[in-house]
Amino acid sequence: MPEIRPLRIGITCYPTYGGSGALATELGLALARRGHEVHFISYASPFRLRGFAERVFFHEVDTSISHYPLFDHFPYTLALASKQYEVARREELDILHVHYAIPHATTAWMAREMLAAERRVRVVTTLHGTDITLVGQESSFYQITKFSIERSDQVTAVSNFLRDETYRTFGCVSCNVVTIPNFVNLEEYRPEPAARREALAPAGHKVIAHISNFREVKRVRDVVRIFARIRKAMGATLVMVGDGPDRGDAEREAEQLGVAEDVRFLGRLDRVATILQASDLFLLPSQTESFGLAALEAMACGAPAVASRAGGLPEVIDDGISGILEPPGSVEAMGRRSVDLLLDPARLAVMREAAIAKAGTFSADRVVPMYEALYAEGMG
Ligand code: GMT
Repeated sequence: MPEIRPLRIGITCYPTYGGSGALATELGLALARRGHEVHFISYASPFRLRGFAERVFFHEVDTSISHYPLFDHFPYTLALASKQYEVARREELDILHVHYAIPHATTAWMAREMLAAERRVRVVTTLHGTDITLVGQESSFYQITKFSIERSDQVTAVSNFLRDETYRTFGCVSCNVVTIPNFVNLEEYRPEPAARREALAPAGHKVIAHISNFREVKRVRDVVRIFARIRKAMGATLVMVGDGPDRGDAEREAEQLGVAEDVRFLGRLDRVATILQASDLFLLPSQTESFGLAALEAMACGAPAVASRAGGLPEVIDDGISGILEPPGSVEAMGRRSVDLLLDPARLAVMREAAIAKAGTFSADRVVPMYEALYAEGMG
């Protein structure tokens, strides 16, 4: 393995709630703990970046001119490229590591070109999901996404599924897409025997959790439908964390199915470990997931996931061992298997241990060095 010297790394991600921003921030924090200097560049401080951390800096993209009358749509992409260039130049960055291709791989390419006459900054792009499987395939984005991936110095995907999808969709003959799986910080996401379940649910209730950005792809109405089957069989509370376009649909579904009293919509939360530690099961019946970081964090806390057999989820969950997988939309099967599991404490305990063990294979300690090795390989 090439020797790893402390690097100066710029990280760009979406700062709002979502797996790609969560992963990018956890990566930056882990890299800083390992001696690298990390500069986050985005329009807001990433939601998991709270408080001071040694060797970590945040650079805000200036959007103050966004109300200029000529701008029906503020050209954020240009402001971001400009900031990436400025930070790379002033802080002498070795690497711009961007998460989610659109538009970050493009702006990083622009910044690299702007700096080219003076010095070289390497662009590493991590593909996360819908940048490849959905948005990147829209005709308005297809060519620029393909171009930007091909121009990146190194490209990673968070699962083998996503790597293969990238080749299938974009060709990208000249690039070598390397799988580096998502990881979980086991110091924060760990089982907690003294978890405060009573704060979430009445005594004797099973606690079922779901965390997402409530977009169509998450199938949040299915979450409620699966829960309704569980609720019919036993006392249970569904804890819904997050917000997004389909939250209203999920709330209506809960009313219609007569379970609204046992469904708690908590909205967006910065820290979710305490909820996962108090949960018996995690539901993620998405249409697709390139990885399913939320399921991994749940597993690390001891809550097995009932999820879709789709995308990269089978790389994270072994059906019947560390969780349950059924095809997307199989509400009946997901509900039935959840009930069977919850009614069998011995089997639930075995699956819980298997989920914790599987999550351990995606620990930050194992995965972050893969990024360091990639950086070192690129630096030559
Ligand atoms: O690609 C997206 O839909 C957004 C992205 C996010 O920022 O939440 O989610 C994707 O990236 C996560 C982190 O790598 C993965 O865990 C999610 O599975 C993935 N979402 C989808 O593929 C739908």
